[in-house]
Amino acid sequence: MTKKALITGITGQDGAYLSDFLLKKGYKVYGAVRRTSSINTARLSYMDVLDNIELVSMDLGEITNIQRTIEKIEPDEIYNLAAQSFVQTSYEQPIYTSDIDGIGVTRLLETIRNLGGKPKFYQASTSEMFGKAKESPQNEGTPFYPRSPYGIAKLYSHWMTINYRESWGIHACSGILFNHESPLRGSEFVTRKISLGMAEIKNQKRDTINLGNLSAERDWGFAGDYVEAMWLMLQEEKPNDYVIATGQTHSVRDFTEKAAKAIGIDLEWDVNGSNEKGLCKKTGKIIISVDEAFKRPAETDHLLGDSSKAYRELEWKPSVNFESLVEMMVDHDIKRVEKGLVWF
Ligand code: NAP
Ligand code: F7E
Repeated sequence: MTKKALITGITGQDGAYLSDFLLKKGYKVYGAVRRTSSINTARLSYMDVLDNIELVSMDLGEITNIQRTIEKIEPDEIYNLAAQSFVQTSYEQPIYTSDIDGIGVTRLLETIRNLGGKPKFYQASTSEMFGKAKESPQNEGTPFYPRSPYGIAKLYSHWMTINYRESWGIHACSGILFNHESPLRGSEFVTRKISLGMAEIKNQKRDTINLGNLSAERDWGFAGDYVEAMWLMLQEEKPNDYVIATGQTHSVRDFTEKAAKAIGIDLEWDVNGSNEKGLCKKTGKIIISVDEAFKRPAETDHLLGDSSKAYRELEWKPSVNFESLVEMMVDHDIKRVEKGLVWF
């Protein structure tokens, strides 16, 4: 019989990749969307999956809507990708972020419990829960120390997922995913901000990119690889939690240098004076400048994941390395900027 999957957050980066992955596996895919005043299915169109998905209305703030929708669809698997996912915004909207990223997950779990616990459940947990990490690399046993309202809300929902598994026998898994990027990444996140900015510089549409903390280090992987890990978790006989990462870390400065190289610019860093600058070696032009507005009140300085449990138990491995990821993102943005097709 055809399996039914319900994806919340289907209009986001991971929603688009996961839809494509599950459709190719033969699933009937339902995509939960919240009401917006503008059409926001551009990523689904970009992946050419929109016509094969049934969109249903669901906001994680509205329990009645969640219950009715899940009761009607009777999905075999629920992937909860919906969230206010931008860390910077969570400092300005801590209550909304806590409600959607925290309590919203309990709304879903309660609905599953009331339905007798049938659908399997995937929760999109995050490396932001490690925050000011006590050890490096971080694995499933590393203590949590979140540094943002986003990380704290996600830690609450991470433990709720575990609690509903242990209390009510729900097949609930929590994927502790480290940063994963792609040409479908939102342009407010640093990798895409840089790849799009470099494409605009190449096309003479801008001169400079303003960034915040250049020293922050992240374990960046490719979103297309990471959605496979979500599915693999739900196929395990026993539900569990897994760290998903590449096992390599790079600074924002490293990412910027590689992205500049991809448009033919060698950067050199001017660290004299109050603000660091990234200059074009050949022309001396300022390509990168630092703007305090993009720095965070409390930073997660260093993330590096240890995915050996996922390698061992799920046989999951990433296929795209850091260099290829940067090139892929810059190449896509160059084409989009040239054609004037930047929709997200
Ligand atoms: P994203 O691109 O920001 O997508 C977030 C999705 O959530 C969008 O579809 C958004 O809908 C939806 N959403 C937001 N608020 C909602 C609400 N109140 N009710 C229903 N839907 C709502 O995020 P992503 O990068 O794909 O990440 C997917 C999930 O993984 C998120 O939960 C994120 O926190 C988590 N995560 C991401 C990463 C990463 O590096 N990408 C790493 C670890 C964990 P609209 O289109 O209407 O805004
Ligand atoms: O920041 C630094 C910033 O916003 C990465 C989300 O998907 O991954 C993501 O969260 C780093 C931070 O992602 C700018 O301070 C410097 O240290 O791209 P980001 P994030 O905060 O790591 C985790 C795993 C999630 O779960 C989240 O949902 O880059 N940085 N300059 C900057 N960041 C931004 N956004 N903009 C800058 O100009």
